[in-house]
Amino acid sequence: MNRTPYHCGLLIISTLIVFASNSFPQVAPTFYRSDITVGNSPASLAVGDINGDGKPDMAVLANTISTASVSIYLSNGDGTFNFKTSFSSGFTSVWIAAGDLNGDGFADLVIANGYSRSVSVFLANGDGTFGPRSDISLPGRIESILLADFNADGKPDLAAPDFEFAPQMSISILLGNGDGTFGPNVEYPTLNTPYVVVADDFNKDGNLDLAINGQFGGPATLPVISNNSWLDVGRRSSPSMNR
Ligand SMILES: [Ca+2]
Ligand SMILES: [Ca+2]
Ligand SMILES: [Ca+2]
Repeated sequence: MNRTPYHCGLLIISTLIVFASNSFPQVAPTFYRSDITVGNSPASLAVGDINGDGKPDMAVLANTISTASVSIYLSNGDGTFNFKTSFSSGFTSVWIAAGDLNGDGFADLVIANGYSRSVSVFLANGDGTFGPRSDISLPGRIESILLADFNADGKPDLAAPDFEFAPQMSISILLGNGDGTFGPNVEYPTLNTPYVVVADDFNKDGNLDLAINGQFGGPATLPVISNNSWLDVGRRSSPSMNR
């Protein structure tokens, strides 16, 4: 009996939201351009709340043949940004991703280091600066990475396609430990020199799946890896994905 008012409240709120959504005609979005000057050859960027003020900040990875660096731009909350700092990330860095790896409310950075066959982790200090780099070696050339919570434990995990030719065509999955480190790498076979990975729940079973594009050779087949082994939220522990 005590649950009745609570359920009624939810129903009313839900109805109001749907009504508001249908009350206004759909308007095509309009975008206005403003430019930010960054370092030479910006190759990749990531968005996250780096200083924990609720405003999404940007981390821009710029690289040349001999250098790579990350520049931090803190948001003013009105679409403008202020340069905060920049730091070296190793000369083969090619891709950057942001996520709060250690749960302190400040977005951390993970960088793919291409030919160096590694990724680098930089934990945020909370003021727009970052601590020292921590490297993780991986078997393949890492040209892109993705942070997402594959086992739904609230800790970001890492997907890193191995940009290699046959027979080593696979994607590395590393589960986050929630403190800025990751567990052991688990490899899953793919096709055609995997390059970029995206995640969504493609089969609507509640678990994040992966789709990976292969850049070279073979038929135009898109590998999709379904994550069907973590159905029980309370018992999700071991990484096990099936193609
Ligand atoms: Ca911010
Ligand atoms: Ca953090
Ligand atoms: Ca996780």
